[in-house]
Amino acid sequence: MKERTLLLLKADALQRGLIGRILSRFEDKGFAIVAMKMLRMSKDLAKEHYAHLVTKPFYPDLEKFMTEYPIIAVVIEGKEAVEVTRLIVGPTNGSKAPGGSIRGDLSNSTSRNTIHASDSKETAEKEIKRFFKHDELFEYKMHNEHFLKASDE
Ligand code: IDP
Ligand code: MG
Repeated sequence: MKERTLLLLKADALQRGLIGRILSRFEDKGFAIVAMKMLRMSKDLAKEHYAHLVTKPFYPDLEKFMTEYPIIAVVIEGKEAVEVTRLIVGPTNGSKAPGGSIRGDLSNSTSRNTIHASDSKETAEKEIKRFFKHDELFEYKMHNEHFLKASDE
């Protein structure tokens, strides 16, 4: 079942120069990038995106972290994208996340955990609309031989 899901490459990933390596993991797994942009989240957008956390004591720090620096929003598409992406990303706390997952390999923190991924199909639909307009999402032909060849020969 082909699905789409939203990733946010957080400020720590950008500052530490991890974007290429993080995106490679999704490309390696066979997902297609169908939308991507750099942006700075507004406080209102952060409150909407993290509505389930606004009452938590750590929310002010989370809002600061997510709004103070640019992030990269990405939509990827592929088989069971939502579930498989959560497995590739790993659990919230990087310190406890298993090796092999992005957070397990790249983060030792609960807050600065490099990446967000939508947690259900319903959330993914809402979150994609939150960050991208319809015409910013692209359909393009995969497995086009012309593009798959690295060389002209
Ligand atoms: P998720 O990112 O694994 O889906 P959520 O519970 O939705 O986890 O939390 C969203 C984000 O809020 C986390 O990725 C992390 O950056 C931050 N966060 C969650 N729980 C804590 C905490 O206990 N302390 C500090 N930051 C937290
Ligand atoms: Mg979440």
